[in-house]
Amino acid sequence: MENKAASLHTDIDTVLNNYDFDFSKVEITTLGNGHINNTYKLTTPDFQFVLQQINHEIFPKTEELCCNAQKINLHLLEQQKNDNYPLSVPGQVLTNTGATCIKIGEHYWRLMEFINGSYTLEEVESPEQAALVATAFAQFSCALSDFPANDIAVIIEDFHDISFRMSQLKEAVENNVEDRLADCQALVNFCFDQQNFIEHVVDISKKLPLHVTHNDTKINNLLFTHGDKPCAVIDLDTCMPGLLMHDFGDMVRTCCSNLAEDDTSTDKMYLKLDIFEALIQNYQNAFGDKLTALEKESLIVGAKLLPFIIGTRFLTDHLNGDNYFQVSRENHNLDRAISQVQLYSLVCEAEPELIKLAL
Ligand code: GN1
Ligand code: MG
Repeated sequence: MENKAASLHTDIDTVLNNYDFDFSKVEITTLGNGHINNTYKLTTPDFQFVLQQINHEIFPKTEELCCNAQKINLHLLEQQKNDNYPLSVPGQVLTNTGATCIKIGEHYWRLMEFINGSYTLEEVESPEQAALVATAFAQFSCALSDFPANDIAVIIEDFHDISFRMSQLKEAVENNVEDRLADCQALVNFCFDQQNFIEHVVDISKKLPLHVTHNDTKINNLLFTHGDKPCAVIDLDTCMPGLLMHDFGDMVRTCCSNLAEDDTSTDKMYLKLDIFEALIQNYQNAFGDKLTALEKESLIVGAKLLPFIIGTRFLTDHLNGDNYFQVSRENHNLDRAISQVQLYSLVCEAEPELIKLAL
């Protein structure tokens, strides 16, 4: 353990030698709750930065990922200059040779600006706050609405493609490499029983317009400043051409349950309808007439889809032996899967009410 920590510090020192800042008195703490990359906050007497070690196994197109983020940030800055984007744009800091990331040994690293006084939240506490969250993510998408989608690389193919995710689950079930199937057979069966819903998703997805979407709009990918006001959208790793219902759905997934993503007291889970109402009303309002009628209709499909698709991905990873999402306890991915599938069921049950709240 100590060796690991020491080698991490050596790696970080090597990384920091490539930037034109004085890091001789740097304090390093871990930052955030991401499941894939390792993120650190660096504090020197003069500056604060975010340093990230990018998981190269999951993001093999690491350089393209950083290049996408750079293009998107530049576009957002331009929109901001023209008063079309009110949020901040925390930039990637370039190395002293002008690169967006750097490879040290096996790992890729990048340095980013830290917004003074900013923090993340794991839970939305009021409809007023939910309104601000929905508006912020909608502003992000609106500001990218004229961004040429072909200009960015597809970082993970079929990321929110439900058919692909079901085929991954099927393969994990067939292989059952860790012999974990017996304990989650009922959950697996439940997922495969959702065929009607899956077909509906496939059908509507073909008819919806493509946007450059964020694809990971969970609540902790928004930065807040004093008074819990959103100030920036972060984690652009999965920004790719996609559907707005995915971005809206992930907001619902992470704001509308009373429980955290991995909470095991699923029998106590309920949906916060007032939060849902604030999210959908404000998301739709922020787009104005830019949303098509089918896109509006699709938002509720997204609200069901995201808990379901993320639930199936957690379940797949549990069966595969936890190779994808970082875990910190036994059955962590299974707990996450159970909770997300429960959330999906609650959203399905509440659908008639949700439709009324959307109007
Ligand atoms: C992963 O690493 P993080 O927390 O930003 C995942 C998302 C999931 C999320 C679940 C590239 O995001 O798709 O929704 O965990 N990112 C990737 O919390 O797979
Ligand atoms: Mg992410």
